[in-house]
Amino acid sequence: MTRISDTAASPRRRDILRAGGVLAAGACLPAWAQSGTPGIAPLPTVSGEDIRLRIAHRMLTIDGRASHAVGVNGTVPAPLIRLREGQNVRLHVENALDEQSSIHWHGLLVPFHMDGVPGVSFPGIAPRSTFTYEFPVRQSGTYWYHSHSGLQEQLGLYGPIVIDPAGTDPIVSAREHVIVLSDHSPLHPHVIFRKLKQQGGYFNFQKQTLAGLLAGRDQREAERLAWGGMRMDPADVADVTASTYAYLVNGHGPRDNWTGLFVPGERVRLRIVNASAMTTFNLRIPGLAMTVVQADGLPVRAVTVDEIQVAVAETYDVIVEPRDDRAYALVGESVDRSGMALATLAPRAGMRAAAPPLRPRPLATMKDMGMGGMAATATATTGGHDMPGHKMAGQDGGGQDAAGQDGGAEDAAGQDMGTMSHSMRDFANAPELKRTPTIQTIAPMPVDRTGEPGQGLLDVGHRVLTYRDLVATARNPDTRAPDRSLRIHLTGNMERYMWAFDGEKLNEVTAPFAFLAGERVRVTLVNDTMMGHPIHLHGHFFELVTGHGDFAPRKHTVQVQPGGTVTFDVTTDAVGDWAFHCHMLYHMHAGMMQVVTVRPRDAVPA
Ligand SMILES: [Cu+2]
Repeated sequence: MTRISDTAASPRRRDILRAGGVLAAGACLPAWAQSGTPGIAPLPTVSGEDIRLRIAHRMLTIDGRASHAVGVNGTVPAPLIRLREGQNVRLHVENALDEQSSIHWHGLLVPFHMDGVPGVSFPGIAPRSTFTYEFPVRQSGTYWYHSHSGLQEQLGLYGPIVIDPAGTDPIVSAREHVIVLSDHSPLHPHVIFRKLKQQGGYFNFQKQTLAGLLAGRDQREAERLAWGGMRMDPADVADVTASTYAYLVNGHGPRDNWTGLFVPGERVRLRIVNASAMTTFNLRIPGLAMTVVQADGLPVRAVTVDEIQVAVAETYDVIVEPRDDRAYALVGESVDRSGMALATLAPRAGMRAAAPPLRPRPLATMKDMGMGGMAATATATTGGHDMPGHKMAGQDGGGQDAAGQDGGAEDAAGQDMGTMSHSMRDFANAPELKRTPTIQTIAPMPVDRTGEPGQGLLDVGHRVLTYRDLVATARNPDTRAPDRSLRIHLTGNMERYMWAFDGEKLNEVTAPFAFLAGERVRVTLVNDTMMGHPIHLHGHFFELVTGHGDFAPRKHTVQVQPGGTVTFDVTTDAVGDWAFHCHMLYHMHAGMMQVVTVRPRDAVPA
C-alpha cells in the first residue's frame, strides 16, 4: 500500500481532498462506473443503432487529485457501449481535439476500413471533424475500444463494450459489474516516452541495492555481476510503474473506493477489461474464488481460480458468489508490485475491506531470459554440476527469493552466468533474424510457458489461471491443420528503448506479413526479451495451441511471457490490412508493430 501512504497529506486535508474528489469524479463518470453502482439494472450506457461519441479534453480527478485527460462524452473511461449480437451499429465519432484521433474496436470483427487504425485501415479522424463507423455486430461478449492515434489512449481514451448474445445468455448471473482496469499518470505520455528513451529503467525504483546484497536479499553477488555485465536488470519487470501511475478501477483510484454492490448468495458476473496502457495486472479478490467463464469475449469451460494475470488488452468474465454480508477487496496488483488498483464488492455502499499489502516484487529468472530449455539439456551436456544453477533460477523461478537461495549453488551460478553472458545475443539461436540494433538479446532456449501462471505467480500458494486452463465451449469454426508456419521474434533493446518484431521497427519494415484469404497458418511468437508482451492481431481470433485440439481457446490478444513462446493457429479469413502489435502502448510507439495483409485469392497478381 505504499502508493496510498505516499501521499502523506494531513488527515484533515486528505478528507477535504477526498470529499472534493468524490464530488468531482461523480460528476464526470458514467453511471455504471460511479461508486456504489448497483449493477446493470439502471445502467445508462450508449446503445442502439446510432451512437454519438465526442472525443475532447477534460480533467480527471483521482483520489482527490486532478490531472489532464482526454475523454469521450465527458467521461474517463469512455461510456459503456452496449450492443446486441445481430444488430447493425453506426458510431458517429466527433473529434473535438486539435490533433488527429481515432477509435479502434478491440476484438470486434469488423470490415477492415472500420477497424480504426490510422495509416493502416483509414486516414484517422481529422481535428474538429466527425467520422462515422458502421458495421454489423457479429459476436457477443466483453470487449473494449480505444484510441489508436499516438499516445492518446494513455490520456484516457478507452472504454468498455458489452455485446449481449442474440438469444439467451448461457452465462447466468443475478447481476454484473464492468471492471475497467487502467493506469493514469499526471505526466504527459510524451514525457513518459522521452524518459524511457533516455533511460529504459527510469521508472524502476525497485532495483537491487547494496544494502539488499549485504542483507542477503535478492540475487547473490556473482549473479548480479553477470546480469550487470549484460546491462540487464532482473528487477526490470515493468517499464512504467506506480512511481508515476495511479492504477484505476472504472476511473477511480484506491482511495476513491469504487464499489460494486451484491446481495449475499447472488451469482455476480464481473466483466474485467485491462484497458491500461502499460500495466499487467494480477487480479484477485481475497476470500472469494473466481470462476472464469469467458476469455477475450468468447466463452470458455468454467474454471475456478484465486488469481488471474490479466495482460494489457485482455478481457475475462468471471462469476463470483459472495455469501457473507461483508465487503471484499478487488485487488489488481501491478505485475512489478509497485502498486495496485483497488475497489470493493460489498452488500452496501460505504463499506470497505482491508486491502492486502503489496507482495514482494518478483525478480526475473533464467527462464525469463529464454533459458527455460536449459534445465532439461544440462544433464545431457554438462552433467550434474551445473544443474543446481539451472534449477535454482529456472524452475523455482517466479518468487523474489528464488534466485540465489538454493544452497550450494554459488559456483554453479557464477559459471552459468559467465557462459550465459556470451550466449545471450547468439544469432545461431535464431538464424532467420537480421542483425539490427533492436536486438539486444536472443532467447537461447525459449520454451512454451502457456502452462505457467505468469511472472511472479508461481509460488503464491493458491490457484492461478494459466492459458492451458482455457478450453473453448464450442468446437472451433476451423479445425484444419495449418498449411504453413511462421516464427516471429519479439525483440527489443532496453537501453535504447527500441522494440520490434524480428528486429525491425515498424518504420523499417519493407513488406507486411502477407496472407491469402482462408489460409490456415501456425504462428509461433518467440519472446527474445525479458518483458512480457501482449500481442494483438486485429480483425481475427486465433486458436492457442495448448493441447485442447478442436476446442482450443480463441483469443485476440496473447501474453508472451518473458523468454517464452506462444503458438497459435489462425485462419486468415478477413480480407484487408490489419494492425499486428504489442499492446504495451510505449512498445508499440517504439516500433513493436507491423501490418498483416489478407488478400483475396483471385486478386493476387501472378
Ligand atoms: Cu511489448
